[in-house]
Amino acid sequence: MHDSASGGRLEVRPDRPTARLYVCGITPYDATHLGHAATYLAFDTLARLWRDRGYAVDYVQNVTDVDDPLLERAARDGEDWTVVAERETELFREDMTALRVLPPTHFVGAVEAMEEIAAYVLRLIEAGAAYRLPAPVGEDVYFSITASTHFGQVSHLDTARMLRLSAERGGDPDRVGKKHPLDPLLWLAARPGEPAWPSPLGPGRPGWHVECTAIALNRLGMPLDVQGGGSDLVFPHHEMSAAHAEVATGGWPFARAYVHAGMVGLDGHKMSKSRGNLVFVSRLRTDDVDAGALRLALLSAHYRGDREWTGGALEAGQRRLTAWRTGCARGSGPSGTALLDAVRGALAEDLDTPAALRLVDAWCAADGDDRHAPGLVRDTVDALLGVLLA
Ligand code: 5CA
Ligand code: ZN
Repeated sequence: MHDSASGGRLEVRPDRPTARLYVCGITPYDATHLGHAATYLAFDTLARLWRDRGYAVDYVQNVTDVDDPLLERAARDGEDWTVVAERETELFREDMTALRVLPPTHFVGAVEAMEEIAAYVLRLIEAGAAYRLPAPVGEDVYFSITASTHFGQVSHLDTARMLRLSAERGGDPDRVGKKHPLDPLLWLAARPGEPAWPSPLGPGRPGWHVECTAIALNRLGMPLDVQGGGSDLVFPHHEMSAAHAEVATGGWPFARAYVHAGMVGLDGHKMSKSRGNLVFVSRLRTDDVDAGALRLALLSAHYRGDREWTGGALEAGQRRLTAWRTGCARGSGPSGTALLDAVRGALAEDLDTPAALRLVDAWCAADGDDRHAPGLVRDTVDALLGVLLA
């Protein structure tokens, strides 16, 4: 897999029978768009490949079910934020099920994990890595990045770039009184009119990065085999989550490999809830788009590249699905075991799904006398690519 921290490829070989995967989950204030879907399909492919290799996969995914963007959206629409979060989380689950994404073993919301997250904040305070700043009522708690000796080793960005990204992605570099402008929030003291939970730090709610650190470490321990998400999470989110984990446990690395999917865009911009340039999975489902065609459309580009979504990709996915169904309905074809080995090989090379898809195309286009092949190819496509041809 390509590892963002080392900037190169490394062999991801879990050292125990159960592989440990953490993938950053949704912030449920709007429906699942194709960018999310592409990212979760990439990690679904990894989980399928591991299972094919005989590993069990302990897969943890969070839901950021309380955060500023969610509260802002609910306020804008005059809705209760818990209603928005529950509705969109449920829709996400339905979308993932329809896409045949294998569910995580632990699907954990920030709200249900409130106590354990607060306990991690306390640990960071006790480690001398956190400090308090006066809030309108009570005190906010910040993490001191200088407490982490490895800070910067996930993203390798210079300070100017970090400052810019921090401001864009939920940080507050301009907050007066911080020891370092990049120091991230660990605990936000209750603000009037906002939800808050009791904790040893006073009533409030957690910062974003420590949410993922706590949820991951409490279920998987360290190091994770893979920490995953979209490339918009490399900094500050994954840099900060790793720094928190380092200080809380004294260990490094947080993850053996930091794997990041490229951004899916529409009309020249990253698809994002804040920008509103979205194509929703649920919308395609109501339009009766075949989930297999959508999977093939999304898997036809390599997960790491940034890309533009076009209706043409979906049409190509549909054509491919039809050709594959026809190919597997034959009485025989070229060697099925050779195809299986080749697909396994392609996916093992940093999840090269475009190559895997071309291999199946070629198998469908060629003749052969292997009578077991159509069934084996159908199973291969089902198990490794998640597409039903039957
Ligand atoms: N709740 C946090 C992670 S802890 C969050 O980033 N939520 S999210 O809803 O904004 O994104 C969910 C996942 O989809 C993240 O892994 C994110 O990196 C990924 N993602 C968001 N937008 C895109 C996009 N346009 N293309 C590809 N992946 C995306
Ligand atoms: Zn996260």
